[in-house]
Amino acid sequence: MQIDKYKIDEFNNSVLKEHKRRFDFAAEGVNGLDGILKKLVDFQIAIPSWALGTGGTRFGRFSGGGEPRTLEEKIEDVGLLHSLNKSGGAISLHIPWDIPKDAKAIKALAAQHGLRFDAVNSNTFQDQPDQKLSYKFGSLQHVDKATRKQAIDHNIDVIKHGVELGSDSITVWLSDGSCFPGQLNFRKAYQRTLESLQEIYAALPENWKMFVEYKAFEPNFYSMTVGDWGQSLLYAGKLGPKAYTLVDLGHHLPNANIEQIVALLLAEGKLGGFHFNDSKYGDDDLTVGSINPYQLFLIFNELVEGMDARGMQHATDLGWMIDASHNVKDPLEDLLQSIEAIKIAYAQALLVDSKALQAAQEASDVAKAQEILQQAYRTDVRALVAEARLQAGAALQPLQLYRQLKVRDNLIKERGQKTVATGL
Ligand SMILES: [Mn+2]
Repeated sequence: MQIDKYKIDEFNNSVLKEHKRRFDFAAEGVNGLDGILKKLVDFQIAIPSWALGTGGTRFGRFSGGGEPRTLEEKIEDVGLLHSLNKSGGAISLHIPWDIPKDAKAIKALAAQHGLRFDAVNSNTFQDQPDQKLSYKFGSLQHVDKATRKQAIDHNIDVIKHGVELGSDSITVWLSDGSCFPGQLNFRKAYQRTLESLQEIYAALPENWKMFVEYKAFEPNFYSMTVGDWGQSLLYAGKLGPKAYTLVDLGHHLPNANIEQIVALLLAEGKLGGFHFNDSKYGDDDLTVGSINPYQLFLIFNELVEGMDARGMQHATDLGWMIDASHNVKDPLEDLLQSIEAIKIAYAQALLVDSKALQAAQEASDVAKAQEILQQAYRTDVRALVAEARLQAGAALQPLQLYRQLKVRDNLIKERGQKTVATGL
């Protein structure tokens, strides 16, 4: 299914008057309005190929129907999403769940939908049916050299697939670690992982980046070999200038000050990218902005401040991706909500009076500094985000239009009720 542009225009015309009223109100008094709108238009968030099907837990999975059955259908879904909001202009592939049979044709199909390929993702956290050696006790850290070699070769293979698609980065997330005290020699596990990563790093093409993603726990529950930003930064620092730390919001212990982590990684020139989601307890799969939108804003405030301080391009100099799982929602609706939440937090961060904030900080005026941040956070920027969409040729209200056009019903008609997307 594809959404014709005239349907988007028709919808926009039907809600335009109300939008104009809201936008005029929101835009009043905003300094540098055109620049902010341009930044919002340019800011694209990659959609992972595993986020288009219903997620599950180890207890069960409840499919919503019409899930993409092939890589082509996954690209079609991201294309649908992108036509609605013009903000999801990239797809991030997971290998081996989404190995393109014909890379050239897949690349052409993506281009038809206005999509490029974001970071490719390797998988050594589960065993594949045809796999010789098991990752039950880790991959890049494994005590057995042949198992490590198999995992290294897989990552190098992922890079090759990425090169064919025009991707320019690989995200390595390892589930390596241990479940019980005594299981692992931490020092040896670290050293083996580092040496394995070095071999993968050596296979990176010139213009490529490697993102080392960390996670505090799960599936290993006693230790993770890349468990926090300190460990990731250690690896990235030793690997070299093409290696960066990747921050996934849900991969921290509860109450971690993620905004401070982001600020320091940026200052060190070692922040590579971002995975968006939200969590209430220790999870990493809830819709970004659904639990703690203030934290998301504070993170974006550090991102904007830090990137501006280093003269970086917001839209292109870091990798931006959603990484969540949708157990009870229509995945496409959830992704539309996710992108909206990200854009709102970004817009609010762009509204922060940074000069006044710095002056308040330098004067140790604590109350004033808090007021300045909260002034931006409490501004209703939804009409600004909608205006950016309108200017980009997208729908003023993507989710409403998605429902009005009965997209999911159409996908179920096309693909069937009982389809299952590869992946989660
Ligand atoms: Mn992630």
